[in-house]
Amino acid sequence: MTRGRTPYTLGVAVIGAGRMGADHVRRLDEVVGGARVSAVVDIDGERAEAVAGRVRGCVAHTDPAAAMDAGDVDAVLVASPGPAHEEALLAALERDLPVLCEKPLTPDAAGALRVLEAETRLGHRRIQVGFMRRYDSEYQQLKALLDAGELGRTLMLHCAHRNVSTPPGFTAPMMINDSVVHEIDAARWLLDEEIAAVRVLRPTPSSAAPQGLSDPQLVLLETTGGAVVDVEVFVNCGFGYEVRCEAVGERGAARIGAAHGMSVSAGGRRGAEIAQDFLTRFRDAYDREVRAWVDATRHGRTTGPSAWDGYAAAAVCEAAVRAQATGDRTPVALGERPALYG
Ligand code: ISE
Repeated sequence: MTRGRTPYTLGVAVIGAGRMGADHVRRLDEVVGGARVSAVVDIDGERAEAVAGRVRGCVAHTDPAAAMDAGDVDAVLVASPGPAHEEALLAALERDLPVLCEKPLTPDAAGALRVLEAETRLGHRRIQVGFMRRYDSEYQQLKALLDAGELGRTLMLHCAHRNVSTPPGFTAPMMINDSVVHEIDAARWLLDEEIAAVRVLRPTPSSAAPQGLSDPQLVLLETTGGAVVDVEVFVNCGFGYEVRCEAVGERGAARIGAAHGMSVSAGGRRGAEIAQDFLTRFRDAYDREVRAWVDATRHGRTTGPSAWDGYAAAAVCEAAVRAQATGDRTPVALGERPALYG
C-alpha cells in the first residue's frame, strides 16, 4: 500500500475462511477494485490454505496477529465466528488498522464495550460493522422514504426473517445474536432510535425444528420513541430465505422484501423463485458494502455502521437472549454514547 497516500491497492487480511470469509475473498478478488487479498487466516490451517490458494500471492495464516504483522496488510476483514471477533478487533485496533467486521461485533455486550473503549482510546473510528442490510437497495429506499417524512411518524415495523435451515449446533441465542441482530440494527437505523426493551414469544415449535430448538419465535422490540417492532424469526422454515419489513406510519405503510427478483407470469399463474440463502438474497448489498469500505479506507476514512452500532445491537441481543429464557419484558442496559460516535 503505502498508507497515507492514495490511490493505492489496499492489502486486506481476511480472518475466517468459512462460507462468509471465502465469499468475501472472492468479492475482493473479483468484484471490488482497489484491494487485494494478501492474507487469509483460519484456525484450520488447511482451510486457510485452500482459500488463500485461490488468490495469487495470498498467504495463509492460522494466527490473526501474525497475519496483521506480515507485510502487505493495510486493513482487516473479520469474518470468523462471533466469539472470535473481540480478540481480532483488539489486535487490529492496537495496530491502528481499519477493519470491516462481520456482524455481530461481538456476541456479548461486555465484549462489544471493550472494543468500543479501545477505539475511543484510539481517538478515531477504525471499525465498520457488517450490517449489510443498510447497503441493500430496498432498505435504502425505505430509509429514504421514512426520512422524507411522507408517511408521518413511524409507529410500527413488522419484520420477518426466515432461513431454510440451520447448520448443526445452531442454538436459541444464535437466533438472536446471528439472525435477529440484523433486524435490531435495521430498526435502530430506520427509526433513528435506540431499543429500550425486548420481549420474546415462543409458539409451539415447528415439527421441522431441530431437537431442542424452539423455532419459530416472535421478538418484540420497544423503541425509546415508543414505536414497536415485531420480528418473526423462523430459521428452519424449509422453503426459502425471506427477509421482509413493513413500516407503518401515521399516513401510510411501505413494505420491502415481499418479492425479490423476477416474477414470471405464464400458463395462468404468476410466481417467482425464492432465494435459498443470504449470500444470494443480499449479494448486491454485500458488494456495495465491501466496495464502500474499500473506497473509504483507501481515502483514509471510516464510514458505515460503527462500533457504537455494534455495541448497541449487542446490548439489545443480550436483553433478548435473557427474555427468550424468562419470557419477561426485559429492559436494555445501554451505556452513554461516546462523542466519537456523534
Ligand atoms: C447468518 O449469520 C446471517 O447473517 C444471515 O443473514 C441470517 O439470515 C442467518 O440467520 C445467520 O445465521
